[in-house]
Amino acid sequence: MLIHSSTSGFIHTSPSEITPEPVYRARRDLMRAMTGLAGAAALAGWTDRVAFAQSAAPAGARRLSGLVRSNVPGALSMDKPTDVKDATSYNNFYEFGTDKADPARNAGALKTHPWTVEVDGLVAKPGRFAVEDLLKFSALEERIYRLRCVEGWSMVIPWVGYSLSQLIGRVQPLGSAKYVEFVTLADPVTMPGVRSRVLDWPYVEGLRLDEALHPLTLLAFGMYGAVLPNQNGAPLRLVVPWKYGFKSSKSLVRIRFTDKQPQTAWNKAAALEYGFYSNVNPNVDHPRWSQATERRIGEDGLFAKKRKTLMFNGYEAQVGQLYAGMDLQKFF
Ligand SMILES: Nc1nc2c(c(=O)[nH]1)N[C@H]1C(S)=C(S)[C@@H](COP(=O)(O)O)O[C@H]1N2
Ligand SMILES: [Mo]
Repeated sequence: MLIHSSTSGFIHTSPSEITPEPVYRARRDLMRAMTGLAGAAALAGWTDRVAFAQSAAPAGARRLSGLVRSNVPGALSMDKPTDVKDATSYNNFYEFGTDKADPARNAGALKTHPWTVEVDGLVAKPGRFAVEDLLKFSALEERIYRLRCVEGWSMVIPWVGYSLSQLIGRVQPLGSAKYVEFVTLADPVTMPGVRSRVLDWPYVEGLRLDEALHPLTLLAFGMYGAVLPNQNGAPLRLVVPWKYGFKSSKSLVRIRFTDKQPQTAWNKAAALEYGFYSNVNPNVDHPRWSQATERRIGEDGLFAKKRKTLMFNGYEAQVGQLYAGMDLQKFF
């Protein structure tokens, strides 16, 4: 759970920054959701506060202090978190352009309030939920996950959210539901990338139902103790830490339960390069490059060594069982 102890825990990073109304409202809702959990936090115990004090909020965002960390096994990487400046300025969000700097430059136009997510398909209780409602579904936690991009770089990001399983429990999947499809916003007006044909929009991703139910699979609303910056997928996104970054779809608008494996955007674009599973695996190379090592963003000095990529991005103990008996060369 992620909670702050009192309202004095909020501080402005700069008094000169003016917060636009929708952003202010989203933050206020997020913070209300967090403060409502103070009692639960007392029960859970106050641990590891020091690490939270170290996580800097994105420039212009409000910061939270006195937070509690997740107790989901594997949810806390011991690696040093990536500098928030890097995490918010070196992004992949093709709806805003393919250059790493494009999302930070262009995503300001994204309107993240009001925002609803359609949850439908093979469920007993489908619904259309406002972000404000989704925030009430569960306590918010801080989780420090490694994120490994298929391109060969990685970051360590303190996310704020809750297990997607909490949402799935609410809508009650039918016995016939085997997969979950994630659809993200494709608005040609505010998203210049959608006007070009790099991908077949909207951006679609998918998970097997048991992957979606795994406690590490996070529905994220924030990072670095503040609401998600637009370029990182505001107002809510998925984070699947043992898979390549592109499985973690940003700015979700629909979550659909199906009996067929979803057609994903990257698989449609290049089936031989991007499989449905896309588990981080140093032993299965991308057809055009090795996946054995990675560059940690922030460690890119002249003498910085590349890091060895870990099986399932280091989450093998937690998720290895999901793939028992599967040929991972074939189901890449
Ligand atoms: N909707 C959408 N989601 C997306 C992408 C995208 O282009 N569009 N890029 C993916 C890729 S390739 C990566 S590595 C991560 C990057 O997340 P970050 O910018 O928050 O680090 O977002 C993923 N989610
Ligand atoms: Mo990526």
